[in-house]
Amino acid sequence: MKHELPQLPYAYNALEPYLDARTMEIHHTKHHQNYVNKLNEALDVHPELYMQSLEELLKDISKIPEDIRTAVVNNGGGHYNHQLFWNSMAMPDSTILQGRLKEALEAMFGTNESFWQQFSAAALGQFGSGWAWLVITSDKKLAIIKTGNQDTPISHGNVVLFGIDVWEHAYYLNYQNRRVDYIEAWKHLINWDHASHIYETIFPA
Ligand code: MN3
Repeated sequence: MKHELPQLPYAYNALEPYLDARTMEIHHTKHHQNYVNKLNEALDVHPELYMQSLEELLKDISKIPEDIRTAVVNNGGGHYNHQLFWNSMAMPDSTILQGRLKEALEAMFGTNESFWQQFSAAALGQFGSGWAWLVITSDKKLAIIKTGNQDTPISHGNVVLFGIDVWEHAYYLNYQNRRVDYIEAWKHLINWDHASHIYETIFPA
């Protein structure tokens, strides 16, 4: 089956004032759609790969035929990362860090505040286009990582709790080149409930 653009889990204006509706609509209907289209164009060359899920394709990139591997990394990664991104966010200040994820995060990073300092420093320090993520690594530890372009954490054995898109297209209309202001605003949009849900799936009580 061809890959398709998923619906957003909220309205385009749901994240205002931190992310405006126009930016969200362009990001979803133009940028994300473009990754989906380009992924399908690449897979049309090897249609047997439509049998695999997006996760299967990205988990072991070395198995992708060489002639389309870069296209799958960029566009399959772009498609997957944006799904992670939409699910990383919720209406402003509508969720809080709590429960077992809170305990684990504070054990790893000290306080929520010092976690945020490290996370925002990673997002700010990603050179050029890319992402910063809170993940569970293959050895089952919480970690903050960065990836460039559309390289995706699942290609490296990580499970994503949430991630921020720091490509300029994610924030330019509102923030122009002020990535630091966008990152600071994004703190209000983290979907902690979703992150907790994934954490508790990996570490059942
Ligand atoms: Mn993007």
